[in-house]
Amino acid sequence: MSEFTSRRLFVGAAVALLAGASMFSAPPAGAGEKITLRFSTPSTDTDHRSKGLATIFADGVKGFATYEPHYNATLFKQGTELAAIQRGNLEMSVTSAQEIAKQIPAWSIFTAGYLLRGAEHQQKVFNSDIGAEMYRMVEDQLGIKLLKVMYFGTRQLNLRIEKKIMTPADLAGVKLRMPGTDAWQFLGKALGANPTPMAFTEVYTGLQTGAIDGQDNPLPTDKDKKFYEVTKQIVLTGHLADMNFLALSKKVWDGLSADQQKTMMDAAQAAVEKIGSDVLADEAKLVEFFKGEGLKVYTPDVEAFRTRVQKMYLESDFSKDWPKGMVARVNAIK
Ligand code: KDO
Repeated sequence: MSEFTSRRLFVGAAVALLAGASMFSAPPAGAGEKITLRFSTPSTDTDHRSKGLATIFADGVKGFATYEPHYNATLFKQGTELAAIQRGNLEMSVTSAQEIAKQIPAWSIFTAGYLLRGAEHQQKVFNSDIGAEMYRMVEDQLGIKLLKVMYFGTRQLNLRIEKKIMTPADLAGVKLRMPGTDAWQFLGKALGANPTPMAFTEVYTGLQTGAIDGQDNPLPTDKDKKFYEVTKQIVLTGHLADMNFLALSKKVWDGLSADQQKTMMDAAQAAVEKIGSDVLADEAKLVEFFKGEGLKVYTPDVEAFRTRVQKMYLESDFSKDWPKGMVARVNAIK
C-alpha cells in the first residue's frame, strides 16, 4: 500500500520580517577585494553546523571571502532567511526542506516523516540526480544556490510531561512545539500530537514555563540547547532524518570565478562531512548522557508511528505536489 519503504530507520544516525535585521546590503567587492558572506542562523555558535562552517568552510574560502556568522537568530528571525537572501540583504544561511516548500511545494516531499532512512541514505539521495533536480528548482525559482546538504541528526520527541508514549494515540492532546511552517505543523499532527508553532530560540522558555508539553529535535540539538534541564523524557521515534542545506545567494555565486566556485564547493563538502560525522558520533553517546541527567529515554512502537505518518503524508494535499515517481526513486536508493 505504502510507496514508502518499511525499512527500519537508521537512528544513530513570505516575506522577510526585517525587525532586528541589518538593513544594509553587503558592499560589492572591487577587484582583488574579499567578499563578505554574512551568515544568519537560529543555532548557537556551539552547534555542530555552526562549528564546522566557522572553521572548515570559513578557512576554505578565506582567500576570497570573509565568513561573517550571526547566531541565535540575531540577524534574521528563523524562517525569514531565504527571503532575506532573495532581497539581497543576506548572503548565506542554512535552510530546510520545510522552508523551501513554502515557495516550492514539490519540496514538501522531503518534509515527510520516515521517508529518508538515515544520514547515509539522505546523503546518497542528495548526491544523486534527485538532488541535482531538486537543487535546480531552487536555483531557477528562488535565485538561491544550495551548496550542500548537511545531516544534523534524527528528530526524536522530547517531553516535559511524564506520560509514557508508545503509540501516536498516546500523543493525543499533547501540545508539541513544532517550527512555524505548515509542513512542520503537519508532521506534528501526523505523529498524533497537537502541534503548536514557536520559534526555536523560544523553546527552552516554552518548556520551562509549561507553555508547551514538548518539542522535537535531534539529540545533539537537545544537548546543545540544554533542553534536558527542563524536560523529563526522550521518546526515540526517529521520525525525521533531519537536514539543512547550505544556502548562498545565486548572485554571489555567479560573481565568483570558476576556481573560486570549486574552492567553495570543496570547502562546503569538507565542512558537511565533518558536521555529519560529529553529529553521528554524538548521537551514539547521548542516550547515556540524558539518562545520566535523569531523563527517561526509551523506544516506542516505531512501526505504529511510521505506519500512521506515512499514511497521512500519502493521503495529504502535500503529496499532490510531489514530483511524479519521486518516492519510488528515493526508496530505490540503497
Ligand atoms: C527547529 O526549529 O526545531 C529546527 O531544528 C528546525 C531546523 O530546520 C533548523 O531551522 C533548526 O531548528 C535551526 O538550525 C536551529 O537548530
